[in-house]
Amino acid sequence: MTIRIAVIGAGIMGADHARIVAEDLPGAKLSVVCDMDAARAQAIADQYGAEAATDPEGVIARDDVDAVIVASPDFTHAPLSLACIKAGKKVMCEKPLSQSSAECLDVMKAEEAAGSRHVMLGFMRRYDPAYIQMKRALKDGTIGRALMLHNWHRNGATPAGDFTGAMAITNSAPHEFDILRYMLDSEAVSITATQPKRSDDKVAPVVMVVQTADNQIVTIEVNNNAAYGYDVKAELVGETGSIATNHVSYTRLDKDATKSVGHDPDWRDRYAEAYRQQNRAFLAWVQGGDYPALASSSWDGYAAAVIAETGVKALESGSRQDITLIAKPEFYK
Ligand code: ISE
Repeated sequence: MTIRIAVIGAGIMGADHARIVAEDLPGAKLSVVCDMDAARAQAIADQYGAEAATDPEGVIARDDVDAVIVASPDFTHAPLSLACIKAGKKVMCEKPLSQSSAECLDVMKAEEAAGSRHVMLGFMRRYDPAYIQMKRALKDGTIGRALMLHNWHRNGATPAGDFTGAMAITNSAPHEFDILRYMLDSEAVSITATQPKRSDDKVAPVVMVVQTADNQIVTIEVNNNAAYGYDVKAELVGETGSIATNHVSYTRLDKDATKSVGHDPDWRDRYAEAYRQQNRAFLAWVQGGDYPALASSSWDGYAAAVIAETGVKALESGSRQDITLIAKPEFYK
């Protein structure tokens, strides 16, 4: 049976999810593209022969929509995930689930009340071949016990509009918050955050140090105005070895006595395979499979939100802050 998917949000990620569903997801059909901006929804819908809509709750409730991908602005993620749970539909919601941990708890409560999982989050790095190999090297003992995870997360420039140092923590760094918990299989217990000073009024990098319950140290640099391109890398240092992600580039240019490789303009190309595998896992789940083994759940979204909230406090106060999570509910174990 073909699964009819609605994509909510027709911005940069919504358009990419629409393309993946329409062209790269056998067994799925892109039925509806929904955006508050009717022209934007129509433009994407027309590319793939889908219907355009502007009312997300209406779309979620439709009988001819089997599953939903939410890629609208961050503040809509939790309310739309709740609407999906209410409609009994499975949702692949872009990260973060919410910038408020209280809202994440609402989603968790609704999911628990519904009695089964409905939400998978778009923390796509879990599906990236580099992070998969890193996890494998840790699990099979190749690098020994993990000591440190270093992360560098650079965007060429902040998106148009107000982007703040706090948003580097609440919008960009949740990828690292999720990957550190997933990779190290340990909860974050404290965080510090600080920024160097730029000479202009652009958002300066935020540098964080997170400690885990197993006494591992995680460093995270988020630089949303790196100027040269999208560049995300990580190195996991173990007691007997270390594994780092490689820069992904198909070619190298040699010219004028210089070797050079290109940087991606943003995350879509760098993580193309991860997005594809993530959306395939979502489809397999909607088709009746088990909850995807690599997926981030509402609980993971809650944990990332608490780390982000605490990180903002650490940045504002200039001091180390303890991270406190509720006990993990049985439902998410
Ligand atoms: C964006 O939402 C993403 O998810 C990207 O991976 C990240 O690099 C960027 O900073 C976010 O704004």
